[in-house]
Amino acid sequence: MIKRLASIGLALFVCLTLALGMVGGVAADDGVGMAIDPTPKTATVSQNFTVDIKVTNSGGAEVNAAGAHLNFSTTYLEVVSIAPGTALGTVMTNTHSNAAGTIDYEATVGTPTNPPVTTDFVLARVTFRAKAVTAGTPLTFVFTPALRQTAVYAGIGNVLNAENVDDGTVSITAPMPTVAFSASTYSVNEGSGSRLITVQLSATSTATVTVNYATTTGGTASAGLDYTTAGATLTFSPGQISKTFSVSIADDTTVEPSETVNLALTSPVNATPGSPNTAVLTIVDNDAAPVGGTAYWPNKLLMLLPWIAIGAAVIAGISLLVRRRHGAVR
Ligand SMILES: [Ca+2]
Ligand SMILES: [Ca+2]
Repeated sequence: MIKRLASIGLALFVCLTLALGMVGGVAADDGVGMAIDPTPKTATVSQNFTVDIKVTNSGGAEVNAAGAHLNFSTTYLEVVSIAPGTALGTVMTNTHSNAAGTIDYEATVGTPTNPPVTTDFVLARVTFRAKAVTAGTPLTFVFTPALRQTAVYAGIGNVLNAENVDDGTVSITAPMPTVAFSASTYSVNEGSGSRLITVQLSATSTATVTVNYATTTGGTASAGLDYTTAGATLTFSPGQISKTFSVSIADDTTVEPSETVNLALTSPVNATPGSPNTAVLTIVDNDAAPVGGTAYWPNKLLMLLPWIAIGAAVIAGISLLVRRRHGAVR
């Protein structure tokens, strides 16, 4: 049996790359590789995400040990934890430095008599915290030539080289804010001319956020008579958190009840729909009924008005009868 000793290195830079070092002059392609899985990986800033350091073994080679040595960007990433994989159960080295941006991980089958691994397997699972938005520049695994060799594999045999080392990328993005009205109901006096409506984001964004607004059907006010139809796109520049649009109101001379205009937000870009994304604007009438109050009352109610007045007077008279200035109320 040819004893081959190798270590596989991985650099996780603003990027992460794999590399491998060989000892003993073994150069044949045995189908063994190492990669970050999954890649590309998208992560959200301030949140944790997990990637596997995976050994690929398309040729079914016998692997008894592997070591991964990575550098990672301390600007963008920090290690939260490194969990061993299941295939190489004896962990020889599991250290990392968030100050230096390094990971060192080595594992073996344990003893020379254990069966080697002949399939793809996860060497270790790394949980990172995403520290900063990468502004569209992916993290790329960078080839790191040759690593170190230790004595941990001595006597194990069949520690195969990773001939194929795959680059991987990680992109860290900010969570998208939600976009919504500042309230579900608004009110405006008919004589005010217009009403400003506020639309706001749940948080500022590093991206430009847009959302369409519109007056919609279904309200009791009449477009073109009580208000002017409105609709356009609001644009939030990076860092902006609120915008307004105006709904124009018509001032008529009709005595009428309050009327409503429905409002809606649609098609947000770089934001998700928040709540509320529909709202109701109530137009409050400002016209007084003429003396006699006949302008808006239905005819049947007009006919009953004298009787209602008489009834009210009778009720008022009865209440007076039971009150005495100098006696008990009975
Ligand atoms: Ca009016
Ligand atoms: Ca009116």
